[in-house]
Amino acid sequence: MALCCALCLLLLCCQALALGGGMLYPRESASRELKELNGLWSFRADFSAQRDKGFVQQWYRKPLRQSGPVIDMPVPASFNELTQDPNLRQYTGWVWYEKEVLLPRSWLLNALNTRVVLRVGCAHYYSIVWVNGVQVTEHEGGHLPFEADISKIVQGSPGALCRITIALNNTLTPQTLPPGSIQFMTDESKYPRGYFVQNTRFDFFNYAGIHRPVVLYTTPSVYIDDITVTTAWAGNIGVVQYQVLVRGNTRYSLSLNLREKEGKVVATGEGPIGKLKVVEPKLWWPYLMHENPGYLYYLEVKLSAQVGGELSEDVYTLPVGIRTVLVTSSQFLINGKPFYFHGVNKHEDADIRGKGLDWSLIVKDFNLLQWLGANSFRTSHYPYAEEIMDLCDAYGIVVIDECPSVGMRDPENFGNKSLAHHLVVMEELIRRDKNRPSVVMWSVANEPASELSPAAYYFKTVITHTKAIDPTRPVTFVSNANYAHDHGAPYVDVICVNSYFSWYHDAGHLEVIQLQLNTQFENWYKAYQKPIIQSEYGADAIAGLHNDPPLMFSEEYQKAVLKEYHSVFDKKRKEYVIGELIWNFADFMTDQATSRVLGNKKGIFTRQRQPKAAAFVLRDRYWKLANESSCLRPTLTYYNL
Ligand code: GCB
Repeated sequence: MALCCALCLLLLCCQALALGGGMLYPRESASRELKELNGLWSFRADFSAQRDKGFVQQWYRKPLRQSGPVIDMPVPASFNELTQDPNLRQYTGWVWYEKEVLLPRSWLLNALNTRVVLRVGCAHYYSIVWVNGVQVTEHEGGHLPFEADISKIVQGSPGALCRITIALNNTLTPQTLPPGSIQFMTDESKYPRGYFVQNTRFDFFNYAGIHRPVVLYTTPSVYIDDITVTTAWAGNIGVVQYQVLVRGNTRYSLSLNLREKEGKVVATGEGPIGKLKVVEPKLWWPYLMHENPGYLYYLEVKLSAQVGGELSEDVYTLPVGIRTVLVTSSQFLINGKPFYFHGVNKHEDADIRGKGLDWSLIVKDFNLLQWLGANSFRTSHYPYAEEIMDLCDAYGIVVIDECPSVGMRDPENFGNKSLAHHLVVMEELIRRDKNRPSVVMWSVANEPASELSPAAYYFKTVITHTKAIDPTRPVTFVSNANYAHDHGAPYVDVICVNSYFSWYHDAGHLEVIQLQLNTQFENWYKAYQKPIIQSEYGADAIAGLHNDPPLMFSEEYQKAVLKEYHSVFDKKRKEYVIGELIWNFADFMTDQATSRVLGNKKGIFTRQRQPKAAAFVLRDRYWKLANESSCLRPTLTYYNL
């Protein structure tokens, strides 16, 4: 009976998550081909005073090189630091990218049964896309993918050449996520006419460009648009509840195979909604919590339909991890076992490429996470690349998935327009990441001005909306407000708190950390009786700078701050503290400021990924924590959200 009720609940969860339109990661299959458009694109920044020359002159109408000079620009990459031009580094406005691609003849000939889709992994921040001079889509916001069906345009054009033009605007306004503002300097005794600056209230460099892969892919005309899975287990039975969305025709049949890693079919299904039962399931466990973490099954979905009197098939395979998540008043349970987050906050950031996806960097970072004994990270302060999330799923790295709401510090960031956009961004994020076992919690913001009165309605709405779309995962936002005045905290499942004792407050006074941190935890817990994660703490250290006794900015000081925090964590994790995430995994670039020396130096690794002394302190600690909880067998025999 209990299992039956739980499965009803699971069915509802799956339906809520199915958002009426998909954003499946493009994968090749027997029915789908893929062409990566990474590499060199033509590029021009529009330096005209109003930044509108490209639109006035309609640069999308003909090859970009014909309307003025272009330079080579790699995709994926940020454009800011690839030239010696300081004006391009700090450019605000429209930039233009263009790529000419030859399409395979087969994509054009079988027009009746071939869809050609253009997909952009992400671009910062506002994008307009043309193909052969025809606008095919526009998208607001960085960090998340968007796509357009371009079949009609390419299949209707003579020849196989396809010219893709993307205009990008990196301007941030009070209503974008993240928000920002443009300030015009009108005192002509100090600034040239028309001078303006882009202001932001967040602490990372506002890199821009096409940051993730751009691909063209095909599907048949009747195709699998979306797949949603939710999972549960009871005793020795695992359940994968699925829902498949098909487009292109209402008459079709669907068959599903759930395969083990080695390819053996463990369950089969038919039709667009159903549940697959797996006997003796291999659960998805976090890294260091089990000898076989990150176990993935593969859900192979096969669609058959009649197109033009012939049989057409579409096949898509989705990785699936069977696991459950539950929050109590003092614990975070994964598969019924208490999970303690010992991990990091990161950034997508590196020399030269900025926020551009780079496989070498990704692999290096995952190797460092494993070396460190980190079992988790928060995608501070925006969604990370799908390629990174894939590795989290595969390695068992647990993720708090954060949307790009950072720097909401002004009352005008809490208006209706911001709110409406925030809800859309949460939908796009959940649409993209809903099937990932690694994602155990959504974070709807980092350090908003949650003490302002409009924050109450604002966060109640965002969090309620997020939970309505995804009833299977807890929701949080990360606060640095005073516990007594935080208007968003009543709505979260887990309290996430950032604090920088002996750094931004009582600078240099290591001796106050323990008392202040203890007070912080007690206050929050008494107020809410919800589990708490220390979602940021740390100190800047310039690699190679030493001072003993420890002084600020030395490696010794960074180590000392960590150790003071750790002694309080060790007491409180026996009660209700469920995690600690260091700020930051690696040094990263910020805007120029008197407090920033070529960026933020709170990394335990340098920007080039070399360890500072603090990395070894953390490594000892994380492996000890891991050994305390490793290889634990589930104590709960039954659990479901
Ligand atoms: C914070 C922010 C983070 C900053 C960090 C710092 O509270 O969440 O974005 O980089 O502090 O180092 O100031």
